[in-house]
Amino acid sequence: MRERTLTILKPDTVARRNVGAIISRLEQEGFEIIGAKRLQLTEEQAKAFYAVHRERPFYRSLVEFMTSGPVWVMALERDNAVEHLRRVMGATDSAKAEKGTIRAQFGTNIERNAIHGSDSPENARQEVAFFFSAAELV
Ligand code: 3AN
Repeated sequence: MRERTLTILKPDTVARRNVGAIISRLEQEGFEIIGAKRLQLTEEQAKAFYAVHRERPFYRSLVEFMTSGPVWVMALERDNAVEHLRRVMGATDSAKAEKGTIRAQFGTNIERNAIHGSDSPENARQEVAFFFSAAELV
């Protein structure tokens, strides 16, 4: 079933000029980019986006990293988009990500791991709505 998911190309990806390579990979994987914007997340936005992690020891560092430079947020569409993106991204820790995954190729460690992808269809809906109005998705 055709489905939407949200991806964020994180500050490490922008700083290392890997945006084009990762977009190219996503297109090869059959994702259609139905919305995209380059943003510098505010502290409030990053805190709200990662609110589920607010009790975790890495939360402060994660918010600091995610606000450290521009990111690209994109709404993607494809059959089974949420699960497929998670598979293509690989494990959270880039050092442990399976060969051939985006995080294995472009990530550095568990925090600087190149890319975010929604982890469930319900979160995908919320995360797409967090960044995009309906009119921005075409
Ligand atoms: P994923 O991005 O694979 O869904 P989550 O949702 O568990 O992983 O974590 C959200 C983000 O928090 C990760 N992308 C990563 O940047 C960061 N993170 C997760 N676990 C750790 C950790 N143990 N130490 C530092 N950062 C972490």
